[in-house]
Parts: sequence; structure tokens; C-alpha cells
Amino acid sequence: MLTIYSDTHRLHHGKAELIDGTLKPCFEMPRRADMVLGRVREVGLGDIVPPRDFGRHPLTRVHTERYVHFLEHAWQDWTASGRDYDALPLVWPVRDLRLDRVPRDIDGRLGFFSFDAGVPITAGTWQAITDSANVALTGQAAVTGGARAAFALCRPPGHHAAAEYMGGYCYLNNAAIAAQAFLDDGAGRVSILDVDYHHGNGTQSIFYHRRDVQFLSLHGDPDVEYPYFLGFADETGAGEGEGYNHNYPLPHGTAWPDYAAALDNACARIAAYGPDVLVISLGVDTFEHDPISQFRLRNADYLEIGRRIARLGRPTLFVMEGGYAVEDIGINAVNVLMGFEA
Ligand code: Q9C
Ligand code: ZN
Repeated sequence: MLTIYSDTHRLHHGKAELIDGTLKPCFEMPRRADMVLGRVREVGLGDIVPPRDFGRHPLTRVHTERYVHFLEHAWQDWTASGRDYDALPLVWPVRDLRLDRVPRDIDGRLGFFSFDAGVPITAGTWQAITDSANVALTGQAAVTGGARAAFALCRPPGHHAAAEYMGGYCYLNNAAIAAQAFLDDGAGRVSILDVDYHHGNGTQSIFYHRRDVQFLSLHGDPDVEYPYFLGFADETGAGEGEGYNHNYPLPHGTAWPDYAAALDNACARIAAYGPDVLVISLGVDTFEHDPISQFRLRNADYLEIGRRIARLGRPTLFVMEGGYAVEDIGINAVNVLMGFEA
């Protein structure tokens, strides 16, 4: 399987995140991608190539122009106002606060274009996030060109980012950008299966009113897990998209038997939908030793996830999302890919 990877991910290295009431080093760190790349090499998965540059157009097919503009200029605006450490949002327009105007000040703009504080912006963030999207798009082009599958080793991840807001370590929604590119290149239907531990709220939001993209997500029950405000089973799509969104909220402690049952249900829905291509939001923070998650999948379970995805028999783009048990992230992510190829 072809892997697409850019070393520029390391230009994005946030210093701290607010968790459990205290500032801790960011769990989303460059070493994550280094470990996955190391494992790809170790097992000889296949060629590793750099991304091509697809420019701005595919980004604004799923994100608004003003949001992409904000991301491009945020670091410059932040430093122009006298700061040189990471930019972080601190105030949000909830409920009856005003959403009809975008603040001029960078601190106001950071809040307007985010839904949490898990998104540090650093000097290299724009380069890293656009290259991460280009990694996904290069994989998309390979699959459109006839490859059975490709692995977009994206970092930063993307599935929490919606059309106009960042959050949860995510800025540009790499999987959504790739899914839209498949459609723009002639696919009629795309399924996105999100196996990251957290609900893919951004991807769901982007495609919620559409029937050309089916979205399915297996994740920790948002009643007790981040992102808390989306990802429930009664969110089934709206308007034309009614019936094309499927959430599988699962309780803390979920291990393979219950996870596999939900995965089988999702796979049956994908088969019934009959997509031209499949995009997998590949998070491995479902691992038993993940430091911020509460599922109990084991190393070998990821091989079985890959086998079940392969049985769908569709051209498949794997897009890297979360996973914070850094010593095992490479084993688990690449196990999915090896299970797929077996
Ligand atoms: N107490 C991804 O996996 N913080 N993002 C959770 C838990 C945010 C995860 C705090 C987690 C975001 C791509
Ligand atoms: Zn996650």
C-alpha cells in the first residue's frame, strides 16, 4: 500500500493543552507521526511518497473562505499584537451571543472560529495543516487513479474541524476534503467510516444535509465523552441527507466483541449504500492503553478492523486521525492496513 507523508508536520508543535484543570504538554505531538512512519518502514508496507500541492481550492470546497483566511493569517495577527507563544482561543459565541459578525481582534477571531481550546496555533501551523490536507489529497488522487488503497499519514488530524471551526487538535478536515475531491473527480457516492475514539463531529457537520456522502462514526458516548455536544444515535441526517448519517455511541470500557458488533452494523450499512469509494478516518485512540480514552481494543483487534474494511471490496483511502499511546500508535495504525491487505 502506498503511504503519503510530509515531514513538515513537525512545524506544528503546540506547547500545552488544558486538561483536567491543568496545563499539560500536548498529547497531539510530532512523535506520533514519526512512530507511524517508522512502523510503515519496519513492516515494508510499500512506497512512501511526499504530497503534491493542490492549492487552496479543495480546502474551500468544504471550509468557508473566511475560515481558511483566518487560519492562514492567525499566527501573523497574533504576533502583530505582541505575543510570541502559542495562540489559543479563550472565549466562544455560545447561545444568545452574536454569530452575525466576525470580530476584528485576533483573540475574538480565535474564539469565533473554534469550539474548544485544543487548537494551539504556532508559527508553522498553517504550513503543517495545508501539507496534511495535501497528504490526504495525494492519497485521494492515487485511489482515483486506480490504486486499491492508499494511506494518508496526516498530521495534524482533521475530523473535529467543521466548515468554519477548529477544535480537538483539528484545523482542516483532511478526510472531508478528500471525500469532496473524490466527488469532484467523478465519484457519485462516498462513504466515510470514522473509527477514531472520538465522534467525528466536524465531518458529520460538513455532510449532514447531503446524500452523496454517507457518514458513519463509532465512538465514546458523547453523554460521557468529548466532544459532548454531537455524536448521538438520533442524529441521522437532515433534509436530503436524512438517513445518511449513522452514529454508534459506545460506553466506557468497550472491548472488541461489542466494538466488532457495531463495526459489522456500520459495514452492512456501507454495503447497502454501495459507495464508489470509502474513506476511513483512522484513529487508534480506541487502544486499551490510550492516555485520554476509555475503550479497550488490543493490538490484534486492529488487524481485524482492517480485514472487515477490506471485505467491503471498495477502493479505500485511509486518513490518519487520533491515537495518543505513542509507543503503540504505529503498531495499531499499521495493523489496520496490514489486516486490509491480508
Ligand atoms: N478529558 C482527536 O483524537 N480533549 N482529537 C479531550 C479528555 C480533546 C481528540 C479531553 C480530545 C481531542 C483527533
Ligand atoms: Zn480521537
